[in-house]
Amino acid sequence: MKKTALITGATSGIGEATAYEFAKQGINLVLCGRRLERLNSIQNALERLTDVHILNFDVRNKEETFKAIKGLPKPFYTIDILINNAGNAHGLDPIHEGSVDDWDTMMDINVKGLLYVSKAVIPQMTDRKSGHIINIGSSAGKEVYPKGNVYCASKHAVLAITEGMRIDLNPFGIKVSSINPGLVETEFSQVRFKGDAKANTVYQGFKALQAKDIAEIIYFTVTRPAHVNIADLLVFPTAQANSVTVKKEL
Ligand code: NDP
Ligand code: 8X3
Repeated sequence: MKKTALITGATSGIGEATAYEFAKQGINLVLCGRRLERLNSIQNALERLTDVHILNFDVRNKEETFKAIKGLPKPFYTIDILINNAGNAHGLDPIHEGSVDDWDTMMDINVKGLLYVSKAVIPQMTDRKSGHIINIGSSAGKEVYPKGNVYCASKHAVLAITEGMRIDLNPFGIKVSSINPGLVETEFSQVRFKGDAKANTVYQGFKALQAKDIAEIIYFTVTRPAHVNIADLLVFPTAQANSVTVKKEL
């Protein structure tokens, strides 16, 4: 029986790469994001490999999120794997100079959005007593770095929520995992720096992780035997030792 995965933030970076990896392996897909054109073109590319349904909503909008997921057509309704990936950093500023709007955006997407999507999916998993939830945290969820303040707080919250889910969903046999990457070369820095040229320097001088690296780890995580759960995984590029120590070639 083919499994179905719902991936948030499937329009770029880690989420898009995971959609490609899962499609290659014949997992049916529910792909979510705000950029409809990208969802359409990814669906067109992947439909040769597997069944794909797209959902176009903003995870900050509680009503839209519940309506979209609860309204899934029957062939896609049963979600075996939930990848809570949608998220971004907005700004990189010391706490006394940070933008309140950026703070709201990060907490609303990275924390509250993840909770809304989870709330829409988990009841069908508890009813069936099966499922696997993967929350994409970050090394920023384990270690705070200068000017990272609220983004790091949002990812610390993702880790706490992951641990809470694992405890509360334990009686139902549902697996809950967090995958925590260091620097991955995606659109992440373009979003963080709002199109500023600073974004182009973040991954210069060393080989950063690529979205495909994380997608392969996610696929490995969801294909372990029933008795094995990768609870918490931290992955850095080899050049990175922690949030502030990166070996750059000059
Ligand atoms: P990208 O910017 O490439 O992807 C972010 C994805 O999130 C997009 O598909 C975007 O889709 C979606 N998204 C953002 N805001 C919303 C929203 N309000 N509603 C719905 N979807 C939204 O970055 P990454 O792939 O790097 O990021 C994916 C996850 O990985 C994030 O949670 C990030 O924090 C985490 N991460 C990233 C690291 C990195 O170095 N890149 C390292 C560690 C963790 P759309 O705009 O179409 O809605
Ligand atoms: C993304 C990694 O170090 O840019 O979560 O915050 S970092």
